[in-house]
Amino acid sequence: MEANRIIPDPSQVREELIQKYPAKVAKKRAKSIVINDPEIIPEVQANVRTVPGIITQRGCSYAGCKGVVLGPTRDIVNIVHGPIGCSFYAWLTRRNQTKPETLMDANYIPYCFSTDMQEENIVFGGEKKLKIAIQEAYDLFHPKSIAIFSTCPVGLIGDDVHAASREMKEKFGDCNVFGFSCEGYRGVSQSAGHHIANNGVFKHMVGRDNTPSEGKFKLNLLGEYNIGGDAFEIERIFEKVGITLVASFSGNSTVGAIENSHTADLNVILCHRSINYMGDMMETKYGIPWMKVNFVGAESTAKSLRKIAEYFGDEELKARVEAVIAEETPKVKAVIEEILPRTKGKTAMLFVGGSRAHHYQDLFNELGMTTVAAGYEFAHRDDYEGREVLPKIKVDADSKNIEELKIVADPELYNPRKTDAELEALKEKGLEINGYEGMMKQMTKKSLVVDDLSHYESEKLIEIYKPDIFCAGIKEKYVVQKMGIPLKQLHSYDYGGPYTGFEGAVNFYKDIDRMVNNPVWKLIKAPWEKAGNGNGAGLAASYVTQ
Ligand code: CFM
Repeated sequence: MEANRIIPDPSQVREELIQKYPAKVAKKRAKSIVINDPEIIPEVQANVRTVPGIITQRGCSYAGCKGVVLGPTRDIVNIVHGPIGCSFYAWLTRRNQTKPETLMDANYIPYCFSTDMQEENIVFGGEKKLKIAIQEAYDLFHPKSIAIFSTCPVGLIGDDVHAASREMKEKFGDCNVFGFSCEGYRGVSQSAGHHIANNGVFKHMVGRDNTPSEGKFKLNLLGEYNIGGDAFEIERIFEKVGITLVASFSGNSTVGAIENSHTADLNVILCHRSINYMGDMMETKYGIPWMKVNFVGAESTAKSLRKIAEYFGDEELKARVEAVIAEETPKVKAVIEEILPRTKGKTAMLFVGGSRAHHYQDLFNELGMTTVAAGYEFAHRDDYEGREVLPKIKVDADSKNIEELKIVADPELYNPRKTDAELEALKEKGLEINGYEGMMKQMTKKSLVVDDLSHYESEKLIEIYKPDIFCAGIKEKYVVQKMGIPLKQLHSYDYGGPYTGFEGAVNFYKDIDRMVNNPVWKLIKAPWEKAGNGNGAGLAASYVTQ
């Protein structure tokens, strides 16, 4: 901590955050704002409906399904069935990059496909228009797969995207067409869309190609979406180490790789929230264990590589991992040693979707910075408190709306990659298989954890803590910066990245150094802080509850 910095009393902050809310809202929000204790993790209310009008950071189910999970696979034609805005605003905004192997390989990511629903379709139904759109996409591109995404009006009028998809799939014979009931209103956030997407990808894609994959150490990378080129850096490291990446779900991936993914021997999960369902389902059906890893942060990357080598239990691989870590570390060390004196003791706040608010704390730790408050937009209690809490989570009506697939072991393809005894031995070595500790165990005592942060709460937190940097997204960016605090977009990386692996860590250190040590933030005065506005003392922000 900087010598002159006094960290506010978190229980007082908590009181202040909810003080101005109407009683019912205050009662509800209080359960989502907790003071952390890594020893005795407190319960956080999460994955519940947002209070209407509170200005949430959250997105919708369609965003989680189409944008997040399916979007990054380059050779699926993703048709959005709905009004044009749903497709347009999801068009290339997530910065999920892709690199086709040759110029001739299919890449539909730059395209924006929509049925462009009109009032007439709402009144008379849109299935006919959808089928025409599928036919048009097929005639133009002859893709391996076409996926259909339902937006809110589709669910309201009852168009059957699944029946339309089946009909077109049969008609074409050589194109896998499947639909998703991922209407924006399904579930309480984009988290519902992740689950729906996992189900669909598992049902319609995984396991279609049984060709044995080649390589000695074969794994799938789950929950890495190649934002700003993150997956490229992980791929670079895997290649150096001698690990074969069968499929990535779904950054820089292809239909073929996902269809063949069940031939891998391990699933490593980066973003637990968006894809843990896939890990569990692949384990049950094919016998592939999963392991939580983190490639955000140089130390986390080294740790994750060691975990993977330990899982495969091969001495040569272990040696190779150590050699790569030894080779990559000096570059990282040189940069951090130069930057650390300038960043050490500074504070950060992270409010991002469902996993980055956790993972990026590792990078801030490496910079000597403390995370004083953090939270997810839409994660569940297990992402905060660890998976041990799963049996205790109440399944409410909103969660029940989302289908839980009944998965059983495949009669022919089930092949447990490790015996129970082997798994037990790995556990004894400290390797957590099919587990995730969550965010809170890693955060300092008395830091603040806030789920589904509202706009008002974010302003209050900034006023009280005056953090050196606030991490969130584009919706928050300019409001926060007008308050004189730099905002790092951890969704899109502000056009930067990659931030994974060793090279990514270096990029991050440099970007954060530039932001937190830039004198410009101290010179900013928002218009309402300037004298001469309104009553001369400047405009005061007011809220309906005042
Ligand atoms: Fe997982 Fe993601 Fe995230 Fe996420 Fe997202 Fe994202 Fe995110 Mo934006 S899958 S939960 S739904 S790591 S798009 S790449 S940055 S909110 S923290």
